[in-house]
Amino acid sequence: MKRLALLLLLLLAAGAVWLAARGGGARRDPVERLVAEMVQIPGRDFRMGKYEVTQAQWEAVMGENPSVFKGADHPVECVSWDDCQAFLEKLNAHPAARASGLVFRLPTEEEWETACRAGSTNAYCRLADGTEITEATLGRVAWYNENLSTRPRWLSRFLDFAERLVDRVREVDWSETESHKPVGRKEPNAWGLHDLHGNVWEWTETPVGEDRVSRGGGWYDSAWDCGASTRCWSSPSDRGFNFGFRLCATQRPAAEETHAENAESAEPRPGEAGSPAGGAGERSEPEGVTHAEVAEPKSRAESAESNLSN
Ligand SMILES: [Ca+2]
Repeated sequence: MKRLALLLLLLLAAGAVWLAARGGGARRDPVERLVAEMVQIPGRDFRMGKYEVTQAQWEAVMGENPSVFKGADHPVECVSWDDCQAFLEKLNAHPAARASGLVFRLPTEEEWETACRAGSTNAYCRLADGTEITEATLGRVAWYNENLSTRPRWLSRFLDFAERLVDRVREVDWSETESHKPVGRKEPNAWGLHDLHGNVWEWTETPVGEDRVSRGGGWYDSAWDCGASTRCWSSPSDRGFNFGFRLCATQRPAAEETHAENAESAEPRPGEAGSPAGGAGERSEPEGVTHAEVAEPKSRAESAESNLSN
């Protein structure tokens, strides 16, 4: 009897070890994954995130998820340009980011467009087999308003608990088919990047006056909005369920790297009152803006008759 109990105990222990090993492999740290998934852009000195930043990745860095439409592997949204700066500051101080030798930031709109086009000169991207996407075939690479049923605009603006009680709201299908989709479900462009067209608008560094440019269109938008040259700009403090971002990264200068290594030993415990990595410059913390504020992309959108020289 004792032997049987011992055998059972051993079997249970072996099973637990096996499950832990399996789970550990599958559950790779979201930040490590984010850092590992940067794609080198051919002929250029920067890398771009293979995907939009996801809600799991945002939460791993920031400790909360502001998105209206939840889904761990969906793109994070309702993040303002200012919020992105706070995210980048924390990410650049993260051990996984430091170990990569990369400095993470938002792309400029020119970098975004280069990455999006992957060599195409028409309104949309080029695929790995050389096919150039057109308005008629945009559904191959993008989630946008032609392949997602969208809810009434007024409703999306005023998503709150009280309105769920209204009869009209009861008729709305709340399933995920009505918002953005998990990243990476559409075909990548020729350089392996997903969802540049559609899913969520992506903040860039590029200013227009006091505003900042977003690119690529979102799940709520038309094919025109999702074009490689279409630009939209809005206040850095605006948030919307249609706004997310993608990382850009460049190699950390060697001098800065040794400085960072030397500074590391003098640092307080990681995670507490973190000092910005490598002097990220002044940045204002987003001030008490509630995540309930849902900003629509401004109608100030236009087609930038190519910001690129070619
Ligand atoms: Ca996108």
